[in-house]
Amino acid sequence: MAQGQGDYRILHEAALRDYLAGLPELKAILGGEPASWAITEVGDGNLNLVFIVNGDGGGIAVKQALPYVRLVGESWPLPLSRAHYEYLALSRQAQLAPGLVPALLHHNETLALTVMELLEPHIIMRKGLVAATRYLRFVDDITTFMARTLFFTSDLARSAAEKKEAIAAFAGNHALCKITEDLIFTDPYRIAEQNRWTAPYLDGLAASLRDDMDLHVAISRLKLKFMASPEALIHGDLHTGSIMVTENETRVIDPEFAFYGPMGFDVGAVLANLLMAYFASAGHARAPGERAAFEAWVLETVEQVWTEFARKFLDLWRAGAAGDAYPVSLFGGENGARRLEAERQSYMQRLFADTVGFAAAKTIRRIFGLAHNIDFELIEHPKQRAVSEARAVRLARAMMVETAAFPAIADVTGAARKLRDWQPELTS
Ligand code: SR1
Ligand code: MG
Repeated sequence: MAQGQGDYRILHEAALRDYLAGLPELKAILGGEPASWAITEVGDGNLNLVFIVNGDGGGIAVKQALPYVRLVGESWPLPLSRAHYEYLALSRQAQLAPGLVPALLHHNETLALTVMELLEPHIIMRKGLVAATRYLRFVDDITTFMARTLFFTSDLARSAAEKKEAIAAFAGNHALCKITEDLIFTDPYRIAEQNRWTAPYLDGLAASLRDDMDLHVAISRLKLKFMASPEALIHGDLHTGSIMVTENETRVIDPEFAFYGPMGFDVGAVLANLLMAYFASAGHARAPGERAAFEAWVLETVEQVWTEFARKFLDLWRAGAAGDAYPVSLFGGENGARRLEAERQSYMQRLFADTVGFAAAKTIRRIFGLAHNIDFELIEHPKQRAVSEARAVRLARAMMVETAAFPAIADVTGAARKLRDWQPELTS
């Protein structure tokens, strides 16, 4: 990978064309003369510039970090180093879950710029879910990605020394962690300038979150878990906007929030975003029942994501854990094997409880915090949007405050199903 020289500068179209023209490997992929390349800025995320570059021979995707939060502007500076952590995470994920992340073609630390294979005809999964598209490969791919990246970076698979070195390698990504700590675990529960919600319909619900001490205790416990549990290398922002899909392929993108954190944060992110797609679906239906098959598939997918993830994670553990946790020498004989298996089950039960809590936190932030999602935002009528959002919040509050009432994934989907047609009281 070539290293850039000189100072950081934002590469807009002309500068990007010149830059790429100077890189023979990329020039060869694009083909033709640089002047003929079509360069389009397509970034619709909250932080960065993303360009698609197409030439006669092929295409590439170029991502450049801006020195500030794109969604807000220059008033909110953000370190460029996030591009380094994203590159590091993508490289590690490519080793652990080959074929499930985009191929890396070039990285320049100084420019905070990474070039990747162009994922075509993949689309952002969230957009597909809004259009009621079912993705039949998704469960297998996302559970392989999560089981392998989480297991193989944990103490179950690594020596204590390797694990601590790896924690250190990502420890500098704290500015991105701070975004999560503020936007997910703090702001939605207090008055914060950047909060927003579907007003006036959710005004009462927003106020109730600010007074709900049971919820404040629950979200604070989750925040502490996020801050102080370096269990594995987590993606850190694994929502359906960070997943690109076709009917036959899945690719996880954008791990710039990666660090060593709690595994349940990633698994919970996937489940939360599927559950939000489920609750939003009613708001996108043009006729009653039009999206019933899609909604049934979403809940089935929620169940399978957890069960398949747990099965694959446990299989990896049983196949031979080379890490320093649970030393084999302590679990000899039949009795040892039985006790270790029982402990594996308890471990998964604790991970499930974390997952349920984090899924709830990820839901509430998308409805009352700064960054919303198109699942809800594209519901045309605000009152209908508020109804869908209030249903999601009702489930999320229960999942966060009464987590023990959800011992199995079927308890989550069962509760979601019951809320499908619940009519909330809205502020008018
Ligand atoms: C200011 S950044 C807002 C959100 O965008 C990213 O995708 C993360 O989810 C972050 O919380
Ligand atoms: Mg992102």
